[in-house]
Order: sequence, then structure tokens, then C-alpha cells
Amino acid sequence: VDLLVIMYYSGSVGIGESSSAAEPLVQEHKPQREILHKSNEVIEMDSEFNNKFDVTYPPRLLKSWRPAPVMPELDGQPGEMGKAVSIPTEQEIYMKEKFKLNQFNILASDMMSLNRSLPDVRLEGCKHKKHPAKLPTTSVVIVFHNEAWTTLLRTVWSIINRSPRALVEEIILVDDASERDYLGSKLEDYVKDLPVPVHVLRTGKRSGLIRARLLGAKHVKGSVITFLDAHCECTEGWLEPLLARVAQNRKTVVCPIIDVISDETFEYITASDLTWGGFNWKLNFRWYRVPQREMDRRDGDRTAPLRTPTMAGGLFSIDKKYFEELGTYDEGMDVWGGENLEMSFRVWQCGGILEISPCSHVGHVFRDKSPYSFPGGVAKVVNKNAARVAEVWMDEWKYFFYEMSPAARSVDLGDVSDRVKLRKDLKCRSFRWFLETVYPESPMPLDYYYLGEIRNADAGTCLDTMGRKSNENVGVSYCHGLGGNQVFAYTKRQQIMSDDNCLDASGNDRTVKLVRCHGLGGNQAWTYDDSTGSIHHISSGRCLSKPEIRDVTLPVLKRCDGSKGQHWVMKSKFKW
Ligand code: LR7
Ligand code: MN
Repeated sequence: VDLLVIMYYSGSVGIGESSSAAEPLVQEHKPQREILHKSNEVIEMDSEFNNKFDVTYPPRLLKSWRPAPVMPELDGQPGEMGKAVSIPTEQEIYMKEKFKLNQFNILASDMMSLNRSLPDVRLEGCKHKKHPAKLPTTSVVIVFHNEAWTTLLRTVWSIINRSPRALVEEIILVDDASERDYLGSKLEDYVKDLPVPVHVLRTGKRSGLIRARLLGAKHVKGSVITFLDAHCECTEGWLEPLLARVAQNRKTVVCPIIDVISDETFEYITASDLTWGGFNWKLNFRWYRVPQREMDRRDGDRTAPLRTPTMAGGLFSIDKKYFEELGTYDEGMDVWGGENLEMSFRVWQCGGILEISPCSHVGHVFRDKSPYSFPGGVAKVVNKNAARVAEVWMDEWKYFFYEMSPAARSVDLGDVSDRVKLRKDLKCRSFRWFLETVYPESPMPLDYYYLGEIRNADAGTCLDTMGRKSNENVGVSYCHGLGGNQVFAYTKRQQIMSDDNCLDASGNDRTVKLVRCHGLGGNQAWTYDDSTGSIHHISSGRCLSKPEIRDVTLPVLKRCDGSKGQHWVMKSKFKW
């Protein structure tokens, strides 16, 4: 019995104070190798839900298994051992043309073996880790729409080659109304001869990845469902740590570390084991650094499972019955997006655990754009899905999303009453509980006084991020009243936040920057006086003032003088 299980049955409940730092963003899309951490609080997880249930498997559902043999390197083939593939210069124009088909370099993929070898990227401590002699079986479900042949089949072969044979019940491929010929009968014929049962299901009409996964899940015969995207490569020992965690506690949902397969060269690049999943005000999934408190909870053991607030969405194992008990997915979501946060919130708020197992590595081709169509339009679809998440799971924190993505207010999000009922029936906890207990580092502040525009009484203009990034200046511009770049939160921790950035001024800076919130006060601490309207920068003792010259759009810090140019209005929704 490991520490985690002991914690479950001991029933300790402790709510963490939300005083730790919001850890800086690691990277926009792709996980990164670098590390850095601070903050040091330890939070006990709530255990009330799990200890009411039998969370382990009956022995008859467990199977003996042996590790898969290590795959040999194929001499002279491009991409072996996860190396980058280079395309002959005379093919470069052709390569660029073909890139658009899948938004990755299909020539590189086509040059490599479907059985290419990969390095064993695991930490030393993972290679010798003992897993239970018996584990549950899994069905691997892969949905795809117009996926390339070689990436799809390399995903399939990497499962076959690198999983203990006894543990893979089947691979289920769900074709979401692809329009490419080779994904028809050619695919069905090809998979007949594989050494693992592979089934091809078809949605018939474009259903989106969420409903396509639901179709696949319905047919699963294994005890555990493992979802993968259709352009992945599983590495040595990827499956055992996932199944081992699910076996220890059926309510654990486990993700591998998602390594990067370069969309340009198909090089296999190991991702950091020190990032976890978060989200921003737009409800985009984001990678952030793991806070020190989670490192401490694991006693500094980097091979121990990492509890993550959210998951990327594509790659994880979940007990089949638990998947059903927990309400599978929200069938009202279309095409792409939202389901990853929805499931993350649902798992945590309804008594489960979401983890990343650092001993399991699966590569994924990260792309900058989607290659396929979004029936209904990208923005509409993504906003609809996110609004469904916000309405069902996020309580008053949904306003951060709506303020940031005002267009989401006017999308037709359909009927969410079934999902609201699910939340009630499962007696799920509040979003406040989630923020306090699971994700105190969230960019959505737990306690805040104000959320909205900040208007200068003299100039009549509003603070505006101008769409700038971290470490750039905050500006002012004409108040448009539409939210987005003009939305700020004034928090109980004296921050003025916009998404995961905070207003920050250091030393003798006259201008004010947007800097990743660190939660430590200092240059990011401000006091607002609602009677005078002054925004006072504590560390410098100066006040936020309208820009000095008319045409300049940068607000400045000046000696506080009570003038109208230092009067800022936070109107409406103020909750002192
Ligand atoms: O209409 C569709 N029908 C489909 O079957 C649209 C997509 N799909 C398939 C598609 O072919 C692919 O196999 O669904 C799968 C995921 O689509 P991608 O690869 O275009 O998505 P992604 O990798 O950009 O996006 C991530 O977020 C998605 C949000 O809905 C899903 O959760 C993806 O599974 C998820 N991918 C990962 O988690 C891998 C790591 C990426 C990160 C961070
Ligand atoms: Mn993907």
C-alpha cells in the first residue's frame, strides 16, 4: 500500500490557504524541459468521496502480464531512435505544399518506419519500478478525422510493439467521417492481419472528437479505457504505470507525460516532468510549472504520480465503469475543445483524482493549427463547448470566462440541464473547493473584489492590455465595454490581474508592465481606494495616473496628488 492509499483511508481533510504563488507559465502550446519552482505549502487532499467506495478491482479482473520486448533499432532508416528526419532540399517546395494537408510534415512521417525505434526516455527510477504482477486489461480508443496513414498506423504499431500483450484487449479506431479513401476499406483490410484485435468503427456523419470517443467507449471490452490521439507514439513501459494507478484506485484518471513529436522533423523530444495542466481565463488548457507544494507532497520523488488540476485531454486511462459512473463526456460538445477541462473539473469536483504518471511517456505531434474544418466555425464551436463547461462546473468563476470571451455570451450553448443534474446527482463539490484544494495557483483568483473595466475619470479611457504579452506595458484606450483586453480583476491579494498576468512596476519604472502573477505581493501589490479612486502601488508609494501627453497610451506612476487623472473607476460588480 503506498502513501496515497493510506491518505485515502485516513480521512484527513484540510483546505489549503490560497496564499501560494501562481506559477509562471511554462509555454503556450508545447511542454518544455526547463524547471523552476517556488512556494511551499502542503495541501491535504479531500478523501471523503473515495473511502465510501470499494475502489480496487476484484482479482478476476486482473491479468498476469510480461513487459513487451525492447524494439530493435532499424539500420539506416530515417527517424530511428526518435531522431529528426531531414528532407532532401529538392523536395522542400513539395514538402511545404503537403504540410497543409495535416499541418505536419507528412513527407518526414512517410519516410520513417511504422515501427521506428525510440529512446527509453524514462527517469532511471522508473525503469526499475515494480508494478503489480496482475493488472487490468485496457482497450485503446483512437478517434480520427482525416488522419494521415503513417501517423495513424504508427500510433497503432507503437501500442502493439510496446505494450504487454496480455493487457491490450483491443484497439478501437473510430473514424469520424473522414473523406480520405485510404481510411475506408484499405484500413479495414490492413488491421485484419495485426497481432492485436483492431476494430474500425465509423460515426457516419461528422460528430466531433467528443461524440466519436463516446461511440468508441461504448464498444470497449477491457476494464480500462485508454484514449490516444491518432498521431502518437508510445514508448517503452508506457502502459504499465497508467494501469497500475487505475488498479490501485478505480477513481484515478491517469495521463502519461506527453512528449513532443516535432511537426517539422518528427524528432522525439522529451517533455518536462515538472509541468502540470492548468487553464487561463479563456478556458484554454495551458502547461504551468508544478508548484513546490506538489513536489513536497511527493517527497521530492520525481517518479511518483503527480496530481494535476487539469489534463490536456487526448491521452489518458480511466476505468471503464468509472467513466460511465462519472457521466462519460458531455454529448452536447461539438468538433473539438472543452471536453478536457470538463472532464478535469468533473473528476476532481466529483471525488476522483487526476494524475500524470511521470514514468509513462507518450509522444504526440503538436500542431500550430487544426488541419480540418470546424462545421459551424472555430470560434463558435470552441466558445460553445467552453461555455458549457463554465455553466455546469465553474459557478461564479464563469464570469472570468465570459468577461474574457464576450462573444461566448451570445452563442447558443444548447441544453445543459442533464449535466447540471449529473453534478447534483453525483454530489459534486463547488468550483471554490476545486480552486482552494486542488488549484490554489490558478490564474482565476479565489477571492476578488472586482472584475471588469478600470476607467480613468479624467481621460475617460480604460486600462487595456492591448493584446500584449508578458513583460510588456499595459496601455489605456477608448473604453469599448466589451471586456476582453479591458477586463481586470482586483483581488484580495491586492493584485490587478488580467488573465495570468498582473500589473507590475519595479524600481524607478514610470510605466506599468504585465508580468506573470507571482502571488508574492512586492511589485505586484496595489491598493484601491474606492472613495478617491486612487490605485496606489505599495512598494513605490506612487499612484497610477493617466498618460501625460494626449497621444500617448501608457499610464504612468506618479507622486500621489489626488488629481482627477489619478482617479480610476471600478464600476459595477464591486464586492467589498
Ligand atoms: O472533429 C473531429 N473529429 C475527430 O475525430 C476533430 C478531431 N478529431 C480527432 C483528431 O483526428 C485527433 O485524433 O480527435 C483527435 C484530437 O484532435 P487534435 O489532434 O486536432 O487535437 P489537439 O491535439 O490539438 O488537442 C488536444 O485538445 C483537444 C481538445 O478537444 C483534445 O482533447 C485532444 O485529444 C488533445 N490532444 C492532446 O491532449 C495531446 C496533447 C496536446 C496538448 C496540449
Ligand atoms: Mn492531437
